Amino acid sequence: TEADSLAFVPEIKPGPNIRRVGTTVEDFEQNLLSNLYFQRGTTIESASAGDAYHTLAVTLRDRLVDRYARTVAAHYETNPRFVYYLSAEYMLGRQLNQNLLYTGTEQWTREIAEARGLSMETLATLDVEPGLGNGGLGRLAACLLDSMATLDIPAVGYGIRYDYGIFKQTFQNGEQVERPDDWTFYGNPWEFAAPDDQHVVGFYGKTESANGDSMAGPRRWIPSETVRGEPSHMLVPGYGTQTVNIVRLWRARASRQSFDLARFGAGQYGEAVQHIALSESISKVLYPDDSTELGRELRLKQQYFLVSCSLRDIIRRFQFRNRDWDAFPDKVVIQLNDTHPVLAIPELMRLLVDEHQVDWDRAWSITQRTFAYTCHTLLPEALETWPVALMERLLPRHMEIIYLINHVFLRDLDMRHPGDLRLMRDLSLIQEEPERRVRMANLAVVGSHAVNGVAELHSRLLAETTLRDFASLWPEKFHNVTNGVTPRRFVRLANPRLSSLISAHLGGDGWLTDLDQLAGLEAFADDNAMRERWRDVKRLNKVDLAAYAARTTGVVLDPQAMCDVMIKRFHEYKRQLLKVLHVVTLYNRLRDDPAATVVPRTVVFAGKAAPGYRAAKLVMKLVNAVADTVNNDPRVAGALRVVFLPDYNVTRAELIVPSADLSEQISLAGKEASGTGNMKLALNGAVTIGTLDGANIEIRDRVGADNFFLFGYNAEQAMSARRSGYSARSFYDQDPELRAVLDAISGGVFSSGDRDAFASVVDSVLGWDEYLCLGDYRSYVDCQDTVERAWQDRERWTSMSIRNTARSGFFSSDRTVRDYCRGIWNVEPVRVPEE
Ligand code: B1N
Repeated sequence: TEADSLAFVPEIKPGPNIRRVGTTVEDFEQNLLSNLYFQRGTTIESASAGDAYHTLAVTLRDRLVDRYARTVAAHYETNPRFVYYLSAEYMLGRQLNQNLLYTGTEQWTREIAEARGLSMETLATLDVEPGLGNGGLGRLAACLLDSMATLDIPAVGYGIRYDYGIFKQTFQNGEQVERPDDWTFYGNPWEFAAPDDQHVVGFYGKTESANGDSMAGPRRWIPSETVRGEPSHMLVPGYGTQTVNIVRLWRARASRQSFDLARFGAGQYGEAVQHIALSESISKVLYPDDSTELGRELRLKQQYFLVSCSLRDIIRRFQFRNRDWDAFPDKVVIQLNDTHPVLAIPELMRLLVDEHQVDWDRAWSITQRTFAYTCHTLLPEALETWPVALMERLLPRHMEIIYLINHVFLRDLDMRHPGDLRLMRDLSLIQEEPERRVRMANLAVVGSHAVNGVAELHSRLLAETTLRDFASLWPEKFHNVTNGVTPRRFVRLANPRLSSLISAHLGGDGWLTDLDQLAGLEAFADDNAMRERWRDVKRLNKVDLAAYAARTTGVVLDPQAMCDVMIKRFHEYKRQLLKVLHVVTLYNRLRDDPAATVVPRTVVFAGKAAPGYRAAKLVMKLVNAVADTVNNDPRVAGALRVVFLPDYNVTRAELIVPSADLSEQISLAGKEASGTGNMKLALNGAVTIGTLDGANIEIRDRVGADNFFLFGYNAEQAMSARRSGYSARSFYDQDPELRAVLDAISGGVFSSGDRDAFASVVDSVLGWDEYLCLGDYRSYVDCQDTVERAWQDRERWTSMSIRNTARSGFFSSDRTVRDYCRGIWNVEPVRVPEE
């Protein structure tokens, strides 16, 4: 029928009627004026800065639409295997400067804007960053999207369009205060609504047999509640190519007829819209939760909402060109970004078995071949589990399916390892004690054909500890794919000065899509002229940072001082506390001997803490208190400054990273899965001081031990220290300098004499010291002394900095995507023709 065939056309029908944009600056200016007039309903004489920003954004978007239409046509033609990336978080960063660069209209725009008295900086500040993620996991998703498009990989990212992204951070009395992030307040010019592709998502209710008996056969789920998932998408252009992919974000909307007109008429205005508010709460807010589990029903609803909408969309897209379910895994690979979207596994089973009459075994084989799972943690408390009782209530059919998957899995396990009850208990998808819960990581491993960690050490530790028994059961399933970052955003856009210098020495900007070319900078690492210019770039970047810091915090920074940065989420395992202990050590030394020759240092902190994470928030308050005391003490002025830049996000990272001299990567070894800030900083010429943790190890292997400051326990030593009666107190007793630091904190030096203010920080570190801060203190402080000696040899430091950049090409997310393509996805690029 006509309706049926309509359901099978792709978003944009390939055809000759596509409106194309022009190629000259005159065309571009004409497009701008036309959009100003028709989209914004105003003229150049009466336009506001907001009108100008919005108009520029949609004009750039138009240019990308042209490429997107050709991308869709090429994909339709080729019918390739697609990567579907499922992630609860995306940290896309600002879009304007990126899209100017990717469309090659940066210079034109500058000329047109400046001729009318509008600066590019003003336009950039009107561009709001969509903060739809917490930290590294969400930013990784965005980097992978950028690299997939750049490498012409057919891909779609799926996520949630939260009304409120990660909270805005401010400080009151040094304490974090969270404010809602109403990121679409002025509208979002980058996205397209796609109301025709909405899906209905069910919750709660009951199941019943569809044809008689077995649980393995088709059953009917009759949900008692439904919401609509309304998609919109943003365009994801590749750099230096015609490919434009999309990231499709779902927003929860109430089902039709939810508005209670009768109640409204009776004056019950709140009750009249209650149902709407409840439905829409599902995509209301991003959980500001990094690495620890928050057991909230609404979060489980979010996860299922994402999964249900996305799978229906994937199937709809599959059916454009394919009929046979057995071809599904040849055309579709679904990458699960941690366990948050793992309900996709039982959901695909449900769709195949209940709605498309595929028998269980065939459906299971299709499912396993379709999914791949990335694990991003080792912290046991971060492994998601959901109460069986909650699952049974919210998703009764999925719970039945999970039981069945588990039943078949444990039966097979018993055949391979008869009578091994310990193994059965540990690998079961259901945890029995102290409460019955579904283990999402186990479900992910059983339902996927590939499982990967995000750095070599992490992947090894996963296979040796957290997922040990699975790794010996299915060694071929386990992979490592070391994370990476996009050099377009984190070098070219964030650090234009360094980019020009690099391009000048490499004879072009080919390095932007082939980052190994940075190795060509090696030849200039000891070249005086180059070192001079390299230092100039750093200094100018620091001048920019200092201007920002002065404007936003009032703290005055010295661009000549060493810029020492620790920018990341606040978490105990990352050990911001250890950094504070070092800062207080420097402060004590300067107070004891004001004549001491020290290296002038600016310590920059930035990062958010989960709102409910008391311990992390207290460390944050301590950072602010130490900063206040230090910055107001004339005895140390000129030698030490501490600044905490509020509201760390992608935009702030782009500002701070280019000016860093020293990169703090000081997590307790064995705790940080990978880190990606470490890569951004090394690429921008910061030298790392770090532990043998996550990707630090790989950074050190590549930049060389001489160009990396290593300290502290390694992962094995940390584990055995903990096992063999580690005593934090003994370090305090034996190290007078450490003792003076802790005594100063607990004695009220940073709290106007209040001895209680930070007592719990000191008590907890002197008591149990979960992350061995005191055990690593001496090694860290001594290593910082080595850093200072190295800094005093300016030429040598600059060579180290150049070598960090030159040898970090491996950490491009292009390499990461190539690794996924070869090792896990088995996908091929599809070239999109120019015209
Ligand atoms: O993922 C990053 C890694 O580079 C970091 O080392 C790792 O800590 C980070 C629950 C997480 N792991 N787990 C999360 C985020 C949100 C949430 O609700 C867990 N984030 C990471 C990229 O691989």
